Amino acid sequence: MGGAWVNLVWHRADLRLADHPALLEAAKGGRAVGLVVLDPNNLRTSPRRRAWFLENVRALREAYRARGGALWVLEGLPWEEVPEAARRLKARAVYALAGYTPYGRYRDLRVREALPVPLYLLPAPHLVPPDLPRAYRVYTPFARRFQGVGTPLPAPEALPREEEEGKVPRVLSDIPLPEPGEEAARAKLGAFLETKLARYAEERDRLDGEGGSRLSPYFTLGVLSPREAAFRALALGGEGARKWVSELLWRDFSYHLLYHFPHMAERALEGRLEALPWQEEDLFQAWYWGKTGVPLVDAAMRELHATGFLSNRARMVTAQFAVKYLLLPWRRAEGAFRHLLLDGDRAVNLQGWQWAGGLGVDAAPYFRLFNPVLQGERHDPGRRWLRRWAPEYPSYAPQDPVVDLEAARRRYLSLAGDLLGKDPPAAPPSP
Ligand code: FAD
Ligand code: IRF
Repeated sequence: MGGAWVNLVWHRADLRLADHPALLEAAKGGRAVGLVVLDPNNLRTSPRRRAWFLENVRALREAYRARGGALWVLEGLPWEEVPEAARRLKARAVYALAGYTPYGRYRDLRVREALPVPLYLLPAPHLVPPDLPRAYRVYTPFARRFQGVGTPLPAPEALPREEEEGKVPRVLSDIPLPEPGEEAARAKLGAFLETKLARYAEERDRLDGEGGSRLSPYFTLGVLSPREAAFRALALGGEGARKWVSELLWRDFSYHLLYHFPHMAERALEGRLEALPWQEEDLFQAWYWGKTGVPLVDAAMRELHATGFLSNRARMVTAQFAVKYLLLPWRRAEGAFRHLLLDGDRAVNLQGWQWAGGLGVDAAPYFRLFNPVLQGERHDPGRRWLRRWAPEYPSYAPQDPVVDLEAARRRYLSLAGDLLGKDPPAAPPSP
C-alpha cells in the first residue's frame, strides 16, 4: 500500500474524471483513490445494460491508470463494500456526487451509517439542480430557473499510485455497444457540435434519430458531464444550441420530478388514470415484439431490440400508443422499454412515459393522440427508416392492426374523459 491515508472517490452514475467536483475535492491532498461497487441491486438488468455499465467501468479504470492512479472495483452491497474499502485503504473520508433516485438516496443513508469516516456528497454538475426545494410539476417554469453554466472543472492531473483491487467482469452484450469511455463520449460530442448542432432544431424530430447527438447512453452513466456538454454548445450559440440545451434541461427536470414525487415510480402522477382498464398479455406481446400491424410502432420496437436506441419521436409515439391505443399496463411497458434501452434511466424514462402517455407529467392534455400514420409520413419522409426496420410495410398505413386506430382512439377518449370528469372534445386534434 501507498502512503499513510487516502480519500476514496466512490463513482456511481459519474464514470468520468473531468468535471467531477467530488474527485477534485478528494484529490486536493493528492491522494484520491477511485472506487466502484458492483451493486446487485443495480445490475439486475438486461445483459446489454450490464455490459454497457461494466465496459464504462473498465474505461474509467484505464483513465485512472493513465494518470498514475488506481480504481478499486468491489462486488457486493455498498453498505458493506464501501466501509470495507475505506478500512483497507485507511481512507480519511469518502467523496461522491449526490444522486436523486429513491434507491440511491436510501443506499447513501445506509452507507453513511455504516462508515467509520465521513461520506461527503457533493452536488453533481447539472443545468438546474434537481433538488430545488420548490417542486415544479411543469417543465417551463423549472427550465426558467436555468441561469447558464459555469466553466467545467478539469480532471485532476496526477493521482497517487496505489494497488488495484478487484476485476471488472466481462459480460456478453446481445447487441453491439458504442465505444465506452469519456474520450469516446467527448469525441462524439465534438462531432455532433461541429456537424449537427446548427440544424438541431429542424432535424431533432427525425424518426431515424440522425438529427440528435446519440449521447444519451453516456449521460445516463455520467461518462460525460452535462455541464461540459451544455457549456460547449452554448459557446457556439444559435437556435440549435438553445434547443439542445433545453433537452438537457428536460433531463434535469426528470430527476427533479422523481426527487419530489418518488411515488411516480409506482403510480401515475395523474392517479385517476390508474383506473383505466389495462389490457394484458396478448396485446403486450404484440407491442413488445413489433407485431402490432402499425408500421411506425413495429419499426420502432424492432429497432429498439436490435440497437438499444430509439429517437425521441419514435419513443413518444410508441409509448403513447402503448398507453392510449392499447391500454397496456404502463409500468410493465415502461420497464420493458428501460431494459431494452442502453440509455435506460429510471427518472428520464418514467418522465417520458408519463409525459407521452398523458399520465400527469407537464400539461399535455389527455385528448392529444398522435396519429402514427401521419407521424410516420411527416418525420420519415422518404420512408428510409421504415424500410430499414419494417421492410414488409409499403407505407405507414396499418395492415391487419391489433386495434382499429379510430375505434381505439374513441375508446380512450371516452374512458379517460370519464375518469377525469371531462366531456370529450368535439373535434380532437390529431397531430
Ligand atoms: P439529443 O437530442 O442529442 O439530446 C441531448 C440529450 O438531452 C440526450 O442525450 C438526453 O440526455 C437529453 N434529452 C433529450 N431529450 C430528452 C427528453 N425528452 N427528456 C429528457 N432528456 C432528454 N432518455 C434517456 O436518456 N433515458 C431514457 O430511459 C429515456 N426514456 C424515454 C422514454 C420516452 C417514452 C420518451 C418520450 C423519451 C425518453 N428519453 C429517455 C428521452 C429522449 O428520447 C432521449 O434522451 C433521446 O432520444 C436520446 O437521443 P440523443 O442522445 O440523440 O438526444
Ligand atoms: N451504480 C453503482 O454504484 N453500482 C452499480 O453496479 C451500478 N450499476 C448500474 C448499471 C446500470 C445499467 C445503470 C446504472 C448503474 N449504476 C450503478 C448507477 C446508478 O444509476 C446509481 O448508482 C444510482 O444512484 C442508483 I443505467 O440508483
